[in-house]
Amino acid sequence: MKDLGPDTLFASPLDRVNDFAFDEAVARVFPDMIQRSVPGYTTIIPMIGLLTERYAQNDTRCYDLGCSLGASTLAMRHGLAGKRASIVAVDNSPAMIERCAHYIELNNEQAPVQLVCEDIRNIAFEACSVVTLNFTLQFLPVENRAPLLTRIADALVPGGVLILSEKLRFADEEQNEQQELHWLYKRANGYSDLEIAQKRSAIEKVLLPETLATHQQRLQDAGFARSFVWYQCFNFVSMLAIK
Ligand code: GEK
Repeated sequence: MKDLGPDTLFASPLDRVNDFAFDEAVARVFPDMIQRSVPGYTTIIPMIGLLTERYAQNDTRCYDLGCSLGASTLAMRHGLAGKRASIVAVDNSPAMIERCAHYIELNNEQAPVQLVCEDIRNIAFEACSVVTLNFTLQFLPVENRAPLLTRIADALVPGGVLILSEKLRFADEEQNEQQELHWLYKRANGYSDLEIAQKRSAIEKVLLPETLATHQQRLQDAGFARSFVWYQCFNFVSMLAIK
């Protein structure tokens, strides 16, 4: 396994910018990439631990869907200390899962973690109390989102929660303001205009943001009793949906 490094994937001019994929090259620089690209990420991760501590129930499972290298998984594991519950962490990128396994091994929290390399649209859910989609739903085709949320809501025990973090789109002029602020965030974190532009064209067909209203309506339709935003930084938001 090669060392983790700084994200320079889009630093040089590319003849052709391919669609973004969670491959080996991305997995290698992922912690640096996500921290410098997603405003609020470093706050959200430990809060996922707190939310897990509050909502996880004994004798249930917790799911981390789109676990990448396991940052959210390990926060959930910390939140499960002293509880009789286990984690199923799922990602369909072999490069991510391979590295995630390494981090889980190095971590000495107690809760059992099962790593699954699979598409989250294909897994069968067992009775669960906390499900995390930390910046993962946004990568699914839009038509696949409601069926997944319905299956999650069906599997959650009463009082169970979904932690849903997403990049947002805004229906009005707030879109331009928030997007500019996001680019400013990336520039402040050392990305050049070329990197920002090339990453943007790589990701625009792959990451499909929706409005907050669309998310809230879909959560309600899926069977959640209520949902609210517990964190927002620019156009990145994290919601809690309670069954
Ligand atoms: C974190 N939660 O560090 N099935 C399974 N995995 C998928 C699918 C799918 N259909 N689509 C995308 N992924 C993490 C960060 S990253 C967010 C999550 C980002 C996976 C994909 O392979 C990647 O690892 C992850 O979802 C999204 O808290 O890169 O912006």
